Amino acid sequence: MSEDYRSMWAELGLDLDAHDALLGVLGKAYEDIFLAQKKRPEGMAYFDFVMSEVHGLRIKELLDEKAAGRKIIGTYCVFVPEEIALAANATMVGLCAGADFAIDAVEQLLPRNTCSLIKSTFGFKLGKVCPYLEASDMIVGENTCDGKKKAYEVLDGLVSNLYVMDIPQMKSAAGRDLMKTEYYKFKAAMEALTGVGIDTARLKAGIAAVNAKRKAMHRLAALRQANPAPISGLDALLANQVYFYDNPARFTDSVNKICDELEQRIAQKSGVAAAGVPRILISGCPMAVPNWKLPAIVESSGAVIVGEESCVGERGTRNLVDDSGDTVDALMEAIVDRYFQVDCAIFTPNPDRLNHIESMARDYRADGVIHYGLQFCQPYLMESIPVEKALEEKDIPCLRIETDYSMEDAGQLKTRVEAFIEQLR
Ligand code: BJ8
Repeated sequence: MSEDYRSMWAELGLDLDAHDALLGVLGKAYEDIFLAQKKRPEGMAYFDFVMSEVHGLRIKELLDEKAAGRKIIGTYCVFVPEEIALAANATMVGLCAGADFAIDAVEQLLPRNTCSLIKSTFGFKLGKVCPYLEASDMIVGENTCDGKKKAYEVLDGLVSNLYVMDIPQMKSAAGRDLMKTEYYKFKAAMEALTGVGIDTARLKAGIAAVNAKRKAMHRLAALRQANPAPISGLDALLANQVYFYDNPARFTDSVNKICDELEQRIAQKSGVAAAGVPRILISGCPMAVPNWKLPAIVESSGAVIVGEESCVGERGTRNLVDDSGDTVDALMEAIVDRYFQVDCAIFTPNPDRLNHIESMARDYRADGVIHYGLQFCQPYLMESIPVEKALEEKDIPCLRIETDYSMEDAGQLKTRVEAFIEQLR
């Protein structure tokens, strides 16, 4: 961290000792997992900087935005439309957390058998270590899985600014109507919070900013089809994680710069791993910062990850919003159309996700798929068995992993992953 941000953190109400401990662990993990990689694209230096300042400079920027009258919106799910927040002069940041923290305190509020992602989010609140959460003017929850849905009832007692959005569970006409109603309600809530009326020009600008960010991620994803892979799965995951925190325009530029560099690598047939190294598609639950456990195990076991079928990955960034409408209502319809295609496992039935896993495996030339399910995550664990069966019918090997954020099973996971990779050679 290049500056001393302690007074800023103290003003946000963080527990400085606990926060120091978290940053210490995070910094060490980052060094061991990311900086130790070989042949990283030079453009990743930007993401190294972002990560080194993730609780520093970026928070200062957000506080400066607040001082200038902008509102900060914290979210936990890719169903919350960033376009609408931007159109209302607000900045959106992701709040999902990827590390265990204050587990004892969390388990006094939530059952032990709650997924790590939800527990971690609560741990960061109870342990007072998340400056994004504390800087948020509104925290948006959503009725997705049962765990999150009920956890927001508890979170409501811990924060004063929770807004909960209903999300359909079926891709029916009634489901789409529900999403449309909720997105209009969210638009009204944004306008009330910021005092900014959303007109066509504002909404178009919001759509353009998020579409540009997604297009850059699509470009990055397409380059990973190359063999040898031009970028590690870890670095690509990091870009997908930073997607949720960074200034959208700066993020888009930075990803595009990396893509320019990767195009040169591909032209020179140079990669992070040799051609012929087993290529893996990861599919399943989202991996929030600093959840790098499984990708680190996979890539230190002699394989390269070429795609993420995940909300922190292609499920979250797939499809653009059609920006051709010339009224607010037309643009809102286009936003609903785009988000209604997200194939989260909370939907039933959910055939699109299976089709996407198969097409991603084909497009990224994956030799095998690792299905990543967080323990106690019913939607993704339930889908993992049909996913495995369908892939095996197409002769695509699949390894189902069920894990949590602890490192206790790291040795056992490594053994299973190594055996799987061996089978792919
Ligand atoms: S759109 S995946 S971001 S809900 S891991 S909390 S599902 S028990 S995160 Fe998600 Fe939105 Fe869906 Fe994506 Fe529940 Fe499972 Fe925990 Fe999860």
